[in-house]
Amino acid sequence: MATKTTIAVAILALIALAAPASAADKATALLKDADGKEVGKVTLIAVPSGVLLAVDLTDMPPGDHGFHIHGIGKCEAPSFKSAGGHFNPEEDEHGILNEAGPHAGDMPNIHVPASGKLTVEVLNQSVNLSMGLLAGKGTAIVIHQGPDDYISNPAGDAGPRIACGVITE
Ligand SMILES: [Cu+2]
Ligand SMILES: [Zn+2]
Repeated sequence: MATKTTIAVAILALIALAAPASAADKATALLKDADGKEVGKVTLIAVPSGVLLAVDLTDMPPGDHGFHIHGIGKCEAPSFKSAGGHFNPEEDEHGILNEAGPHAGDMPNIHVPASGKLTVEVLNQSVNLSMGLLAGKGTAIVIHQGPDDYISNPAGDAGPRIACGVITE
């Protein structure tokens, strides 16, 4: 019996070693506003069809806001322009209403109630954690002052960037 247990443990150890260290199954983005105040968090979970984003906003202005993944993992307040354009590895056009779109980082608007707090889950089937969001220059979650019109290029005419969080493992 002891031998069998030892073999089982050895096999499990081999399986653990075989898994690539970079295969993240979870990542997070802490969102801060232009004043550097923390206003929420997004937990990104790898699922077979893409990435599930669990959004937990604690202090955002009420209303409709564009919600995207941007293509550079850098959030320099107050403009957050450092995060670059929308994450777009396939070089598509912007917008889920656009025949030539969307960007992989395009996602539906979020609707923040009067409390400023919002919990919502979003499935993005155009991205993945292992090769996409955590590779290269990295990526960031960005929330805009206004809603994305889902068609205007390059970024849906959603106005200034009001919160940003680098996606990190
Ligand atoms: Cu954006
Ligand atoms: Zn876009």
